[in-house]
Amino acid sequence: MTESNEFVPILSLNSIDQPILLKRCKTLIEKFKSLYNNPPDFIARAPGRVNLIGEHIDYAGFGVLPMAISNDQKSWDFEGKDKIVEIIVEEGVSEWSNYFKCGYKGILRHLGIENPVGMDCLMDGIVPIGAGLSSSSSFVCCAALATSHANNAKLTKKQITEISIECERFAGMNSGGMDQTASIFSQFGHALYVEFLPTLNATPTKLPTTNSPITFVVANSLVKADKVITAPIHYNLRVVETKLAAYHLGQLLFGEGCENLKHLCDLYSKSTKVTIDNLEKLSDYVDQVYKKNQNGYTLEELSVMLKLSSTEIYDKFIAKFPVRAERFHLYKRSKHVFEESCRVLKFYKVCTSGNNMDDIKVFESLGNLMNQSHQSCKELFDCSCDELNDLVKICLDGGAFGSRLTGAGWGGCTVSLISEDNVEKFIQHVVTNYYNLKFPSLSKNELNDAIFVTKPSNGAMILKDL
Ligand code: NG1
Ligand code: MG
Repeated sequence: MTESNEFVPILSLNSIDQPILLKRCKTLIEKFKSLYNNPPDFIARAPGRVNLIGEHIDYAGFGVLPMAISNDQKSWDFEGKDKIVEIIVEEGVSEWSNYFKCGYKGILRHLGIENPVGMDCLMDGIVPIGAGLSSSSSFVCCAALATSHANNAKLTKKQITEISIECERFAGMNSGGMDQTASIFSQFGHALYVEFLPTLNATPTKLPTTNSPITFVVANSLVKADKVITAPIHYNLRVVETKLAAYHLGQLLFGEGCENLKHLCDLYSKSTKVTIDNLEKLSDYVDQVYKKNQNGYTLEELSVMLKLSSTEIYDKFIAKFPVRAERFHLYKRSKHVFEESCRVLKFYKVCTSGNNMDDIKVFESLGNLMNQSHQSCKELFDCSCDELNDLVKICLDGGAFGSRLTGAGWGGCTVSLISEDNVEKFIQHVVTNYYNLKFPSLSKNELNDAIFVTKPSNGAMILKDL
């Protein structure tokens, strides 16, 4: 359960017993000194995440299950200097500095600070960009955290998370809140079950214990997904499609006048718990309403269905985050959302009760849910690509119990569930059958960055006493 008064930990650098991290911090401190002639006051760090299951349902309001990855990102620092006069976030620009500005601006706006302290900053990031591992959100969170710390604000984890979620949207994606929550709340050794309703709640969740431990391997398809650029035909369009379905299903279920029904999760009343059972019922209802028309609807058709003029539809759903589409796919998107949400609950159930199950049952049930998730991302949500599909197949042939795209998709990484004793063989198999064939010129280092084992890691922190 999320404690409302929990703060991001402030740790002494001396207490860090991870040699690689320590070395990285020391290098950065030296670099900072050479740039600014003074040592930094502190380092803020925030990790990327890998999503185990629950894709494209956070913005519909349903629970997801990511974990922070061991690669952490961004270290940075400040000292009093020139005041920054104006920070303009450029919408639709995926340059990293834009994400810094999002976090910075979000905090100042929230706190109503008109005269922020000056900050000298040095950034350093190691989360691969455009890989679905949340490089953007880790950076926004890190910028928010550093800005809040530099300005002496006492914001809770929940506040930093909520501000980061909101301000990342300045960059032009109408995103959900999974990534920022994972980056701030994750705990070492735990995945994170994140719920958004009735309020943001993050529950650290241990994976079941098995003789050969459950291990996750991330493999980058090396297809870079520039989601901010393609948002009008991919990400933001998906958000609109799920919102259109929410509005329409709301009218059918509760009658007209459902103006407040914005997300598919709003089909639930505040006091109704989301369960496997009622999600399955909604999924059946989606079949009943839309299955006959799986090719989607034109704006004109929607206008009749929703009893709204095209202008009203535009103002309500499209104006804020522009999208481009001929047809809007209400069946495929809403079907995915309810089924995927159901899979998250099932996955979580295995996590919390799996210690009483046979090992093989644990691996197979978690793996199957991941496989179904990928299938649905590919067929219903249309957010996969050929390379990701090939990679998933190769991972399964290499002995993964489950494999799926992770993050928004359209490129980026897969995550595969392996038994620890098979890791080496598995990685070799994927290297031989994917990387060596498609990217034969990769160096050893590039390969190590492309495919790696990741353990559930800590969320964001501030390091002091540098
Ligand atoms: P990535 O792949 O990190 O861009 C995006 C969204 C998430 C979530 C996933 C799909 C942002 C910042 N994050 O993740 O909120 O919707 O896609 O599950 O846009
Ligand atoms: Mg992102």
